[in-house]
Amino acid sequence: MLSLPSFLQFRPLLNTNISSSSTLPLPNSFKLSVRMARSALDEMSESGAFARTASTFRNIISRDPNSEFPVESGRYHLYISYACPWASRCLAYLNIKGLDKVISFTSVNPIWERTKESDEHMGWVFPATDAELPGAGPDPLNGAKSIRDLYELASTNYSGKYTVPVLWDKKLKTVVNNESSDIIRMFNSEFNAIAENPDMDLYPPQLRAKINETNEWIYDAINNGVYKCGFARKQEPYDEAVTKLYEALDKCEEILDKQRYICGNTLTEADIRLFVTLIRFDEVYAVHFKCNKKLLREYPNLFNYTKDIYQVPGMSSTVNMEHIKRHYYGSHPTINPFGIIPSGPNIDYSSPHGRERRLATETREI
Ligand SMILES: N[C@@H](CCC(=O)N[C@@H](CS)C(=O)NCC(=O)O)C(=O)O
Repeated sequence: MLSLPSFLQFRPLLNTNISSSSTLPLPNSFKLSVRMARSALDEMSESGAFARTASTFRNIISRDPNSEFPVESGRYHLYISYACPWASRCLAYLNIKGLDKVISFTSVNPIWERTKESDEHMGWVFPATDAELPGAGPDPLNGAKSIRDLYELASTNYSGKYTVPVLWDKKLKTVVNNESSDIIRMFNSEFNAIAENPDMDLYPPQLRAKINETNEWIYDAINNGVYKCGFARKQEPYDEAVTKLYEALDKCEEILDKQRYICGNTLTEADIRLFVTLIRFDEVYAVHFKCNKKLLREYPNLFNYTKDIYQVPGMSSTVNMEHIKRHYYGSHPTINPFGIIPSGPNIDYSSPHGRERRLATETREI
């Protein structure tokens, strides 16, 4: 039997292409809406709270040459939207690990459009040409018009959402994996034989427990927390999410007062995962998702930390604020019916952050 990389061995859904509605243990109140769900805007429990469904393609690319999806230069393609934080963390890994020459990528248009004439679904589509908007390009592999087309090429009975990122296998013409937390781990460890930065380990064995524990509260309260604020349809779930969000941001601020990165003094996966939300915070979430109790730039440590991560080689090109703003303000008509894009604040994340100087000599215990 194929042995799986240790970082993924605990997962229950490996190497299965299954429909989310058939297997996930969901609360009764939520089951019907999940089966019907086609986009995140539909993922609503009866209480009016946003409840994200799990990804369904969970295959693993492995350095084991006998695996179904072995590491091969040029075989895999990453479909992203620059707007999407989950997809952006995959692109960040592609750059940081120096995999850009062995894994190609394409970004869709930022604003959701109708994906088919026969129904009302709104989702990610490819532009017809490279010239429409810098960064977005047509599908170079399958001539797909939308991300939905790719899922339908890969599976005839797929009933989940048509999300990015999508890690695509050019050889088997299928989706390998559509869960960013899996994809970043594969990029971190499996491609080292052909990566330009094989020694960069963002999930080192000695920090794994710490990273996992940190990811858990940051995902719940911050990464997914901003969506719970923005997509809430009743006051109570919003209040709950926003309280939790700011407790977690305050906790980060305190941690980052004592150490350069969120899990200590080395850059880890947990930083990349936190960054993708922070970089969107003042430009989008503060306004569009009503996360306005405090702005990121009012947190001195978090703000400079965000600049610090932005300035890691390979990171800045993964941040396309034009795509980010166009997407959020333009794709959720229930939240922003006229699609007006606020003009500010246009923060310069490449300005000095001072974190290496301030924290170099004082590594205090928390
Ligand atoms: N669990 C997925 C979540 C991905 C996800 O939610 N992507 C959003 C964009 S930010 C999406 O594609 N949504 C499409 C939709 O809701 O229809 C991951 O982390 O990879």
